[in-house]
This record gives sequence, structure tokens and C-alpha cells, in this order.
Amino acid sequence: MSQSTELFTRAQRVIPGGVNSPVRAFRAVGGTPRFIARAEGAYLYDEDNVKYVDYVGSWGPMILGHAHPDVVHAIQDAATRGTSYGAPTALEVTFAETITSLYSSIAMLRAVSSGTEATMAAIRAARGFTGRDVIIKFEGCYHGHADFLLVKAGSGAATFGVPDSAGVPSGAAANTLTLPFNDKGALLRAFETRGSEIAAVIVEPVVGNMGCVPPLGQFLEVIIDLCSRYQAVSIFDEVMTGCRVSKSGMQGRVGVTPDMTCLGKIIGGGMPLAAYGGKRAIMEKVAPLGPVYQAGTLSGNPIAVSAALATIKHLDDGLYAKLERLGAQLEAGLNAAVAHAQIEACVQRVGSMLTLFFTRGPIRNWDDAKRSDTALFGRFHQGMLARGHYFPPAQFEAAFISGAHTESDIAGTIAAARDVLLELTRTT
Ligand code: HOZ
Repeated sequence: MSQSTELFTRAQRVIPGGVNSPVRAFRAVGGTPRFIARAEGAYLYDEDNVKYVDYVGSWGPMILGHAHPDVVHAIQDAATRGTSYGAPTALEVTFAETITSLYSSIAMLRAVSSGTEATMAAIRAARGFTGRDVIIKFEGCYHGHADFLLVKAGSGAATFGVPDSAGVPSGAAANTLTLPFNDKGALLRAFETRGSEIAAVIVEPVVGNMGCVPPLGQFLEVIIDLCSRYQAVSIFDEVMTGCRVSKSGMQGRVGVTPDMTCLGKIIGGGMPLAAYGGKRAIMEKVAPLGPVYQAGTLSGNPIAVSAALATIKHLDDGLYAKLERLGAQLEAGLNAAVAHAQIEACVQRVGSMLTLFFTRGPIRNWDDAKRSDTALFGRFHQGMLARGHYFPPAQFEAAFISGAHTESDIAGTIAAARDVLLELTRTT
């Protein structure tokens, strides 16, 4: 029996589903989750010492690849000075100054420990600022697991068919309106009918959590414009896209400025660190300056902030040019493999995030995404894994490339995908 199988058996006795985050259980693709022993650069090694080219990258943070020497050194160095103080540090000031210099939408920010906390706190601040209750989110977008955001949510919630989670009191989500992503008309109508009640619109500016779905036709601009016209707060959830699709996220890539921004993943350098921030007038509502309460013992943790600063130092134009190049290589190779196998599938990509959907494109929203043949995706995933290529274990997730990947890694993955897709057509 493999080490992963043995560990999974033990894990299922003491951890729900054997995992600490549902999608890791591989239920959407079948097979046994690999228990990871170590990682380096673009590669993961499981407990049986099998090597994989990694396209999950801890779900986004590992933009430099795993165990980057500067990041590891920063963590080791910080740890010798203590692991947590629950008191302010110089590091946090530098971190906040660094982020505000990268994101013109952020005049002030609060560090927190996860993307879930960031979105939850940003919405609380927006509600406190506007004095309104209603928020708008988009179907298939996932903003963490706060009660009022687990409505028609993407990621694991979509994968497991529970976009509306049990355990969320109906009242908790009563003020959450959900609309189709990329539907400007629906958004306009919502503002026309309920504009004076709307506190905020929260959006993943490129959705990563129903698979990779880019915004179309000025959708982001329209969100910002309508929010400003109706004195609501536009919130970009750039937990996944921040420092990923450009150094200053999707907002920097397309040149727009939301009222608030949530960040996580890359800005934490692989440690539990996230942040929310925005216009000074909004952030001045946050305690102790204002009446919106939010706190956290591990917020701005010195080890996490050290990893973050060491990571951000490496985010330069050369890195993003490389990521764009590798992304284009993978996209073109997968498209060619799909065409060769004559399979109904499409690739969607923004920079170094990408999804192979097993349905005809384009995928513009959740209704499009959910037409995907998830069983076929599962078989594709298993085939790739068996050949040493580790893709996200669910159709409704994005794959990520890091600066540690090489052209030959990508070429190997394309060759494997060609084989696997052909195999799928032969056996369907
Ligand atoms: N919700 C995450 C993907 N969008 C999964 C996190 C994890 O399992 O680590």
C-alpha cells in the first residue's frame, strides 16, 4: 500500500474527509490524494517520493516556486527573533508601505491571516462606511467561507454541489444578492431597483474559483462606475489575482481603481497572511480609528510578513514576462492537444492562471462553466497525475505556473496531456 493511501486511511479517522480543505480530498476527480512530503521549485514530492510538476502552487501563492532560498532564509531568520508578539512591528509598517505603493486603490490596509478574513472584514468596513446592508456577489465567485458569502459560491462549494452551505442561517445571507458574472445588464437593474440599499459589490476580477473566467466588455469598469454613482463600495477580491496577473493585480493589468481590495496568497509568500485595504475614508472606519471592529492575534505575524517581503522583492518585469511566455506555451499546447484528440474542451487563461474546461467555450459565467463534463475532467486529472503532472483536483479551479517552471517542464506537460486526451477519446 502506498504511503499516501495509508496516511489517507489514518487521516479519515480524525479529520473530516481526511483533509483540512475539502477540494484536497480528490473527490471531484477520484483516486487518493497525494500526501506531500516536500517541494522544491516547480516540483512536489509525495510521501512515496514520487515527483510531480506542480500546477497548483499551493492554490496560487508559490509564484517563485517552492522553497525559494530567499524566502526560506527570511523565515528562518525571523523565527530566531520569536514567532509571534501580538504587538506592532517595523516589519508590518514596511509591509503596509510596500503594498500601498503597489496598489493605488489602497491608501491604508489591515493585515489579517487568510483571504476569508480579508473579504469578511472588507465587507464589514464597507457596510460600516455606507450604513447599508445589501451586498452583491456573482455566481461562481468564491470569497472565502464567511456565512453571508457562501451563496452560489464557486471553488469547493461548487465542486461538491453545495453552493449554499448547510449551517448558514437564512438570515445571514438575506442581504446577499447574487448575479451572473459578466452580466452588466443584471447589475444595472439591481442598482436601479435597490441602489440606495447596496453597501458593496464584491468581485473576483478574473474568476479563479469556477475555473479561470476573465471579465468581458468593461465589466470591471461598469462595477466601479455603478458603485460610484450609487455611493456603494466596489471591492476587488484579488486574493488569487493579486501580484499574479501583474504585480498590481488585475486592477493594474487593466488600469482600473476599485474602492477596496482584498489580497492574500502571493502577498503572504506561502505563509498565512492576507490583507484588506482601500480608500482612506473607508479604512478610517476600522477600529481603533472608527466603529467597525476587527482584530486578530496572528495578524501581521512577523514570520509571515518576512516571507511576504522576501517574495515581493522578486516580483519584477522579467518574472511576469516569463510567466506570460510559459502561460502562452501551455495554452497553445493544450489547445493543440484538444484539437488533435477532437475532444470538446477549451482553455481559458489570464497570464499564469489557466483552466482546461471540458466543454465548448467561451466560458463567460457559472452557467457556462457548469456545462463542463466533470467526469471527463476527473479522468484527465488522473491520467496527468499518473504521468507526474499535478493539476488542481477539480474542474472549477485555476492552475498556476511559477517562475521556477521551465519551458521543458511545460513541454513535458503538453506531451502528457496529448496522450491523456487521446486516451480519453478512445475510451469514451
Ligand atoms: N479554496 C481553495 C481553492 N480555490 C482551496 C484551498 C486548499 O484546499 O488549500
